[in-house]
Amino acid sequence: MCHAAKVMVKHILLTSLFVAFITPTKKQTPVTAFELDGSAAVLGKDCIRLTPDVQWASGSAWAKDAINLDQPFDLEMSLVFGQRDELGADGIVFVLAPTRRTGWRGEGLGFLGLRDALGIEFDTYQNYRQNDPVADHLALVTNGFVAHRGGEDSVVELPNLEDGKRHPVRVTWNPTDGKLNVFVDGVLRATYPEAVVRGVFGNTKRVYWGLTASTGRKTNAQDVCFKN
Ligand SMILES: [Ca+2]
Ligand SMILES: [Ca+2]
Repeated sequence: MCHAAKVMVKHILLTSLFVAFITPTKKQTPVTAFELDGSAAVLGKDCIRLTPDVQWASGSAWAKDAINLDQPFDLEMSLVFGQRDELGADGIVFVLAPTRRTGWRGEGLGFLGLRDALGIEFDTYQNYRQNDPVADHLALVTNGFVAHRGGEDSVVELPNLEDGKRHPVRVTWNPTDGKLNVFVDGVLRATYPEAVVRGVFGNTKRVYWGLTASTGRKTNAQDVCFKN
C-alpha cells in the first residue's frame, strides 16, 4: 500500500471511530421496557397491543423494573379501547402486583384470579354478575376479583371509551400524603387512600406495574401507548 493509500485508510478508520463515538446509541423505545404475556404483542415503537380484535383473548404488559411503594411514582400512558362500542369488550386494567401474570379472559379483564394484585379497571362491557353499570366505568378491583360490592371500590362512570382514540391515563402515588390518584383524559376521576393500597400487599413494598386486558364473546383491539 502506497503512503497516500495508508493515509486515506487511517483517515477513514479515524472518521469511522469518530462517527461511532458521536452517534448516540440507538434510543430504546418505551415498549422494550415491558415484559409481555398472553395475547400482548408490540405494535410499532410506542404501543403494545394487549388484545387483538379476536374472541376470548387475554394479555398483559409488565414494566421490567419494579417499584417501591415507599417511593412516589407518576406514570403516564394512553389507553386505546378499540372502536366497537355496543359490540365491543372487555376493557383494560392498570395493575400493581408483586408477580407478573395474566388473569382470566372475558369478564375477567386479564385480572380475575390475580389474588395478590390491585387493579384500576377500565371496563367497557356490562357483566350483570359483576354488578357492572351499563356505562363504561372505572373502579378499584383487588385480590383478583372484578365484581363491584360498593364502598371503597365504588364505580365511576365514564363517557364512552371505545372510540378508537388514545385516552391519556395518569396514575400517581405519593406515600407522604398516602394517596393514589387516577386521571383519565386529564380529569382526576378517583383517589384511593394508603390503607386500601397497602392493605392489598401487606408487608410487600416491591411491586410491578402493568396493564392487563381481555376480550370475550365480544371483542376490541386494545392497546397501551407511551410517549417516547
Ligand atoms: Ca365488565
Ligand atoms: Ca363503551
